[in-house]
Amino acid sequence: MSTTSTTVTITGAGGQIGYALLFRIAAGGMLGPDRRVRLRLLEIPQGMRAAEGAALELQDCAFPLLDSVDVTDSAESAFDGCSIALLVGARPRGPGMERADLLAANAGIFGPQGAALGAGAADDLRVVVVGNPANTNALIAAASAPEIPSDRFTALTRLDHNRAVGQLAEALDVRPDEIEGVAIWGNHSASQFPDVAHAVVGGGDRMVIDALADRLGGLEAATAWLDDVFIPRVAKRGAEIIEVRGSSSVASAANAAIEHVRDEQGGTGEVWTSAAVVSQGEYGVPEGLVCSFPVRSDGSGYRVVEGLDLDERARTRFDASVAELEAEREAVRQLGVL
Ligand code: NAX
Repeated sequence: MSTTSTTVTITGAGGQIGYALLFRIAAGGMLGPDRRVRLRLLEIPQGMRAAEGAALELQDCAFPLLDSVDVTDSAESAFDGCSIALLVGARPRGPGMERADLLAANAGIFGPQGAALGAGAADDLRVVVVGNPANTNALIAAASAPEIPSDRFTALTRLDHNRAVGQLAEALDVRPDEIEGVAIWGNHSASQFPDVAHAVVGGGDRMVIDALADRLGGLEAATAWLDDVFIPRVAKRGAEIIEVRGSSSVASAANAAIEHVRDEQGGTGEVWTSAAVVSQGEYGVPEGLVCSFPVRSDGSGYRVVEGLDLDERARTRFDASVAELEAEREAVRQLGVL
C-alpha cells in the first residue's frame, strides 16, 4: 500500500451526489485498495452542516484508507494540494431563470473555483465537473486557471455513456460488459448524440446494429428503434428518473463520476469510454470547447479516439450539439467571463 495520501476535493459534498460519492471514495472504490486518501469537502455556508454530518459518518466507518476529512467553505483551503477535484456543487436552474442567468450564476462559482485550483492545486491535478451545465462550467474553470494545462479539465458524460450501454444490454438481452464501442458526442444535455455505429457485442464478434436488426426484424426496424426510442431515452433519461423517482439521478451519477476518475487514472486499455474534454479541434469541433467524445486513457489523462467515421446522420446530430456548446460559450463571453 502507498504510504502517501492523495488529496481528493469534492465540492457540493453536503448534497445528494456528494453523499453518494464520499463513502465509495473513502472505501477505495475510486483509486483502488492501495491508495490512501485525504478528503476535502467544500460547501457553501448553508451546506456546511450536511457536509459535517457526512464527515462524522465517514469517521464512524473507520475506513482503513481514509487519512483525514476536512470540511470547509473556503475554496482556497479545499483545493490546496488537491490532486483530484470533483466539482459537483452548482447552481440549479430556478423558476423563471433564463439560460444566461444560469450560466452567469455558475460562472460565479466555477470562475473562482478555477482560480483557487490554479493558485493551490498539486502538479498532478485532474478535474471532473459534474455540476450542470457541466461542459461549460468546465470551460469556465479551465479558463480561470491559465497556469494549469487545459487537458486536466474534463466534464462528466460517463453517466450518459453508461445509460446507453444499459439500454443496449436490455434490448439485446446481454450483460453490459459484453457491449463495447458506444460513444457520447457533444454536450451533456438533451442535444447529445449517443452513437452505436462502432459498437460491438459479445467480445467484438458482432456489430450492435446487426444484433439489433436480428432481434427487431431488420435493419430498418433497428434504425427506427435507435432514432425513436434509444437516442431520446438516453438523452432524456435524467428527466425520466426525476419523473419516476421524484428526485434526480444520484447514485448512478456518483457511480459514473467514480468510474470516470478510476479509468482516467487507471487506464482504459484498448476499450473506450466517453468523457467531455477540451477540444484540440478533433472531428472539426472548435478548439477550446469542452465536448464529449469517445476517449481512452493510458493512465495519464483522457485522449480522444480519432479516425472514426461519422455518417451524415451522425454528423448532423453531433453538429447540433456542438452548436449548442458554441452558443453557451458565446453567452459566457457576452457576460465578460471568458
Ligand atoms: P444537491 O442540490 O443535492 O447538492 C448540491 C450541493 O452543492 C448543495 O449541498 C449545495 O449547497 C452545494 N453548492 C452549491 N454551490 C456551491 C459552491 N459554490 N461551492 C460548494 N458547494 C456548493 O444536488 P445534486 O443532486 O448533488 O447534484 C449536483 C449537480 O450535479 C447538479 O448541478 C446536477 O444538475 C448535476 N448532475 C450532473 C450529472 C452529469 O451527468 N453531469 C448527472 C446528475 C446531476 O443531474
